[in-house]
Amino acid sequence: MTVRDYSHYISGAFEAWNGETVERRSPASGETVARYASGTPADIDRAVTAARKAFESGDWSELSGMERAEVLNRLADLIQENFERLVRIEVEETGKPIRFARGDINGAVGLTRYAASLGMQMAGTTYTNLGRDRTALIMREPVGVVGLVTPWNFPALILMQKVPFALAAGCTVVVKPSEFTSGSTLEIAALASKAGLPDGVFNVVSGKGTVVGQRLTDHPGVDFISFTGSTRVGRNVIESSAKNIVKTSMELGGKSANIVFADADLDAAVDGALMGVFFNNGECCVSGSRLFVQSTVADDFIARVARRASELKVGDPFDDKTDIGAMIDENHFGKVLDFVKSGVAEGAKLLTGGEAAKLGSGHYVQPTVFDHVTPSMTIFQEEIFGPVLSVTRFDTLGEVIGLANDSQYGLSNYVWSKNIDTVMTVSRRLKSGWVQANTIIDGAPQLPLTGVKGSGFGYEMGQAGFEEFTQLKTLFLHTGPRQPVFGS
Ligand code: TXE
Repeated sequence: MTVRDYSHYISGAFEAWNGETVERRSPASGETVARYASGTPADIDRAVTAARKAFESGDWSELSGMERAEVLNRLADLIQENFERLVRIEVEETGKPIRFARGDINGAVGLTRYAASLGMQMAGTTYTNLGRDRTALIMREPVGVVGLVTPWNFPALILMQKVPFALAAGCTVVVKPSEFTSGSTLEIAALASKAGLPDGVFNVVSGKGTVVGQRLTDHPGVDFISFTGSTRVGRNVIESSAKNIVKTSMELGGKSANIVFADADLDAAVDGALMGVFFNNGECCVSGSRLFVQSTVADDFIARVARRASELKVGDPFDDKTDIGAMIDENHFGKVLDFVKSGVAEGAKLLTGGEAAKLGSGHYVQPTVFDHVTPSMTIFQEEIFGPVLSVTRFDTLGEVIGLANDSQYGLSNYVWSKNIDTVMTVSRRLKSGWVQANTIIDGAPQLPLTGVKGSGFGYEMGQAGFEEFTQLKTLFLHTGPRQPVFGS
């Protein structure tokens, strides 16, 4: 296997690097697949300076929306042309099944094209009702230099939930990708230059979160920080932003409820339950990891979910038939298994799985289903970020709303019922930024994602996600002769 060596991407080029590196081993095979530069605070400083210079030059920020859209659409074309390579990088570095990696890269293309179109519609408002000779223009401008910190579970997809939206608005960016999965981010930055993006507009500095991530989020030269990752680090980033009075957007963890009423299409809901927790190895912020099933159908429904889970194919992520690949690294793998142990110790009923899947040297976890989980248990409350489903039975709508909202998180929730009244009532009463009915982990570039409570704030994607990268400036304009205000 060829090992990919990367350095930082700053001012439109890969820099020479002979410092320390972060070695990435495939979590599936244990082989070294990539080495990234392990950056220092000085590397971030250089990248922020490059981004500031590029922003102030106006070479990007003052182009027309149409010109910016042309570059972004060329970038989308180049991502498509490099589809197989990017998919392979995602599979090697994350351990996720290849069919999901294909979905990620296709998603990245769609997000880029959608964001390109938004740049052409970047508009403000005009007030002409302020009295004779008075007009106000509320102008929408790019927010400036943006710091982006991204996680390892969807390296290219989450990157492109942010970057093309920032670029379409005229911002320049410095990205700090996860130290586990920096490859696709560095490759996409280089493709952006090839697409015609001016130097210094899209910079990437790789390395450790506590070193380069911390410097980026502390940096006084950054105008806005958009972060996706754990609630713990998110809190730290918010504290840093207070020092510099900088706007932030936080996409943090989740512990979503997936609620199945007895009147649902139960075949579809069984599929939905599996998709909800096993998609992307369960390493997904919008996983439906808490399944609630109405008691009258619970025994049969839960037995079907457990049987189907036990039949899923765990193993080589490059195999098209694989359902669940390898956990991101040994540490996380251990954490997932510790959560499983806590479920057993705290009295949940293990229906299937519960152990490591013994497949070579990879970090594989068997698909695991627990029944009779209660709100006091750790597996009910904590984001496990692995293929572990907790199941709880309920009788009434009121009861399940209380159970679903009993969470520090509020990112997404799901409901299955054929009764529109039930769907509407539940959707309105669930405390989350996102609710889906009779489908699960669905999405489109035009739909904003946001969280409430411990899941964060701010928007990703959609018009609202685009507007995060803009700010309003009010121009109050007086025309014609002006009457004196003081004296005569
Ligand atoms: O996240 P971290 P980790 C959750 C999930 C997972 C847990 C830990 O529950 O098990 O978080 O994952 C950078 N200043 N999610 O440890 O550490 C880091 O380098 C600035 C949910 O990977 O939050 C990486 O680029 N940046 C989630 C990014 O922050 C810092 C996705 C996220 O890493 C930093 C991932 C610091 N001090 C994990 N320390 C979601 N919402 O989808 C680290 N980083």
